Amino acid sequence: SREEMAEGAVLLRSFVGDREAELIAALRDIVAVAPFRRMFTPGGHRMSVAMTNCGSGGWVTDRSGYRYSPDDPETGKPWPAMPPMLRELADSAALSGGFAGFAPDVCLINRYVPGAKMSLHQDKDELDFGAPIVSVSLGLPAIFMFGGLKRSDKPRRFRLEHGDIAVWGGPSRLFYHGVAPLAEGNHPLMGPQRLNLTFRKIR
Ligand code: MD5
Ligand code: FE
Repeated sequence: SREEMAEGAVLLRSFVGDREAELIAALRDIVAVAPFRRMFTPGGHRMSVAMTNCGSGGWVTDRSGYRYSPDDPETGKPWPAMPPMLRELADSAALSGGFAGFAPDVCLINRYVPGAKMSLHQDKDELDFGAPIVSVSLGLPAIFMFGGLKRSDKPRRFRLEHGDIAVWGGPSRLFYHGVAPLAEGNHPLMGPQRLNLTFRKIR
């Protein structure tokens, strides 16, 4: 199904469909090369969400700030390439969301275990805000907090479930958003965790 959350923000329920097994296998290969790690914010806090990346760059944070880096700081080597299957899934979701020719160059992969959360923030480390962000949810369900252009805009809540894809473009591209602390649970395929993949065009 296709649900409009705001202007430019579209929720495609169960869009992953029968690509699920191939997607999970591709993720296993990425994580074998670039394991999940919990990074530090510039303020010195360690994030509860563990992250890794694939593509020509990856989102990183440490004491010196947030940025996209061509290399994994843990290994000094380039991030693993984005598998064509992931790229195609993101492109087809973007198209269904109303954005033709997406061409993401980075996929940030977030891992939430019960209790992990992401505070309200904007994604603005990318150069091209004309391109959407495509987000794929796997595993345990999460409560997504979807605000507005101002931090003070009251967030609406959406439950994102295994296989759902959200496309955030147009005005919503810069809306404040976050994820409420993940509830305990065990997903039949993914176990006691939630993964979220965000496809981004950073240059
Ligand atoms: C997540 N990740 O569930 C979310 C999904 C992140 C992050 O927020 O930065 O890694 S991405 C949701 C998103 C992206 C761009 C705009 C908006 C939401 N929005 O307008 O609400 O781990
Ligand atoms: Fe974000």
